[in-house]
Amino acid sequence: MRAVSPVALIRPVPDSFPAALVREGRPALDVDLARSQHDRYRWHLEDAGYQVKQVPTDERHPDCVFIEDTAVVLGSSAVITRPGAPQRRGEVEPVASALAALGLAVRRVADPGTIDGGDVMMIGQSLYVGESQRTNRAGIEQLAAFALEEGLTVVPISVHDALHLKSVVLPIDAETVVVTPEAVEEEALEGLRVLYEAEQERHRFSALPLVDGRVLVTANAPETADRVRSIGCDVVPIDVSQIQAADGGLTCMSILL
Ligand code: CIR
Repeated sequence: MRAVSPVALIRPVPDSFPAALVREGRPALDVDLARSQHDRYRWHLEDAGYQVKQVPTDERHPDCVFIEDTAVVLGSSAVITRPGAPQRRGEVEPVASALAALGLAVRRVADPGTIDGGDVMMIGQSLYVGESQRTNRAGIEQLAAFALEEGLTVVPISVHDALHLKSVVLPIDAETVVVTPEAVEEEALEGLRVLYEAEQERHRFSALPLVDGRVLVTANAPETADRVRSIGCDVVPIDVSQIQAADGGLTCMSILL
């Protein structure tokens, strides 16, 4: 049996967070600020109506706050990923236990497959999966087989200029995405309404649609947020500068059931 939804799984920021993986350079990450931003994120989840459950943090894994990468929930099952960065593979077990305790059937991506949850975007019955630095073809094929069992179809999409698909393609509602221009194979998004991230805000916009209909958006991309507002969305800005400095966005800090 499944827990009463909606549930949001999160994982606190560890003291080791300044050692998080980053694509370029080594930003000076402020753990206290990251924690207060994460607390605010949690507050927004609760305010929207989620029952927030916490998986304990793990000092051995500086990136464990990015819990989205460790599992993909597909209806009544959860696919535990095999993260593309070997240093992150030890993050998955506590998340698998938490999802099993919520009543989900647990499936696993196996070697040689790799998947990061940040590469998986569900819209309706379609599961768009980014082929990226972290997610490979073998991983996508394994996920596609699990998805089929749940009546979902996988649409692979190449990611060129980003860590993950959802770094640059953000679902807003059942038919709309915000896309960073020239970052992914946009043809794969045919049939969806595409809004573009404003040029001067490239790689700053992130969004998380909440169960109450509002959409959490990053505070440092106001022009793009206005574009989302212009289609009638109630957007709620949040400052997550420290999460963004570690290559994260708004989807990455939770698994929503
Ligand atoms: C990493 O490189 O894996 C982390 N520093 C950032 C992961 C962000 N995950 C996500 O957006 N789903």
